[in-house]
Amino acid sequence: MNLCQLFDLSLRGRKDSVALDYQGVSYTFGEIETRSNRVARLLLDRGFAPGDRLCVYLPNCVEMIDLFLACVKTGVIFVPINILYRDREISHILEDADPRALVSQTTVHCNVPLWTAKEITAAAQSLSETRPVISLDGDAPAGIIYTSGTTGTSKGAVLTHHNFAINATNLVACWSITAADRFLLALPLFHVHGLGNGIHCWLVSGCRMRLLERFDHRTAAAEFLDFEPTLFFGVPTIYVRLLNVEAGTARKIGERARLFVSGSAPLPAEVLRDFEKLYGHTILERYGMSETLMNMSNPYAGERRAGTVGLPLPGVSVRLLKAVGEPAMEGETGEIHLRGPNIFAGYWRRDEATRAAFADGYFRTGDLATRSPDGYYTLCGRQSDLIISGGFNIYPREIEEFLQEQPEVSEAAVKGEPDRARGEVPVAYVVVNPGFDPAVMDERCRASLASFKLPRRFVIVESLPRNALGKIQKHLL
Ligand code: MLC
Repeated sequence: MNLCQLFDLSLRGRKDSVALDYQGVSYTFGEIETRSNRVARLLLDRGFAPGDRLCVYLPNCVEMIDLFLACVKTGVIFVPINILYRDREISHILEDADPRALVSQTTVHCNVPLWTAKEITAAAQSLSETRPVISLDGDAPAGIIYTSGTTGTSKGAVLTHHNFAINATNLVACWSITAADRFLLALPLFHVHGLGNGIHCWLVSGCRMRLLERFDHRTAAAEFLDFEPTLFFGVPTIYVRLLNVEAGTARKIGERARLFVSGSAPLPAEVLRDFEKLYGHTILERYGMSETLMNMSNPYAGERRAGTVGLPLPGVSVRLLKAVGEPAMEGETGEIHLRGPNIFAGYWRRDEATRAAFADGYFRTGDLATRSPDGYYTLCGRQSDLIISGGFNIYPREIEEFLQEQPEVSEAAVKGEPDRARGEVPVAYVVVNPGFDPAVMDERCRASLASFKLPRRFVIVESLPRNALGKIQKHLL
């Protein structure tokens, strides 16, 4: 089955039910079906064929869902771009993904045909609302999700229809999601959390979803009270923000809710406990990656153990390997290697990086963990110096390369620093040349890097600590 055939449970099977609320307008599954059929026809009319890429640089909106489904229905590969990215970051993705077109509501300097969401919807209006017939199997790529790479520029993780399908059917089953749920989605649709978990679980379960353009802590409580969701997915930063909601309001929100899920970054045990007190719910923590979608989850019905990411999801094989390549024993730390139908097909046009990412058919996550006697996994660090801020991944190398391109910087090392709300924030240690001005540097970073990558501060140092091989020893900074 391809994704479209799976989504037919809702698109066709529940066509008269309300599917979506967005900015005060409601849509039935039947309307979602016909809107996306028209856009699918438009893609075909404009020369798209299965395997072509469509880049989408949009905030959460109904048109983004139309475009995603139109891609699913035509075999076009959906390539969402983080809306916080700036020209430099966008150019890299456009060059790498080589799309036939880019859909954006703002001007982007590029040599790819640029369409606006409004124009697409208007042009699609006159086209047939019946679904185009194409033959597509589950191994076909459905999306490319760019993930920050250790090389400084991001790589595209190719996710197939099968990858997304198994992810959604696993989550719908393991988290008991049904058509009776009311699902509030405030996560960005350009990442696998919002797209692969959010949109896909909605379309497979046939529940009613209220989509927000983004999470805003000032209006979040009002959205909860108004929509009365039973189901909510968030990153830890969102749960930290929700701890500021007044106790009576939080209790009310908790009474209507069935399940709160957290992922994309480690959830501090303290946040889990404070949330429990305030909302009366134990947040269910799970573990995933762009390359693997969801791979472990605390049980819905069993013990949700604080500080752990739970058990491997159905179909996911795990091995825990020590640095020497031997299996880690109980209580020992090892790197998580994964195999299963959820694991991506490889990095887009990067055979070497793909080969390096696998060992004996297992994907090497780079995450370190221990396993308890009853099978619960606890993450305990990473092999790389990845920083996760507000649920967004940051590879220090990318910021370091940008800083080193500046004439006033001779060397730079970027490191994560703990932050109560965001988990971590990047800080830059720089060896400077004459003329260095932190305010000017900050401005230049703002112009070229997504806001979550901006160094929180610049620390000027005489030199960077290096080991005998010349490698920077960040732990000494
Ligand atoms: C944040 N900002 C956004 C935005 N999210 N701007 C537009 N659209 C969005 N969706 C910008 C703000 O404008 C601001 O920029 C800065 O980020 C901080 O915003 P804030 O209002 O202070 O936000 P805060 O309360 O801190 O909350 C931030 C957040 C955001 C939690 C809402 O970080 C977020 O949406 N995180 C989700 C990330 C995510 O989905 N990750 C999944 C990756 S998939 P400025 O310029 O004013 O500073 C993955 C795999 C897996 O990892 O397992 O899931």
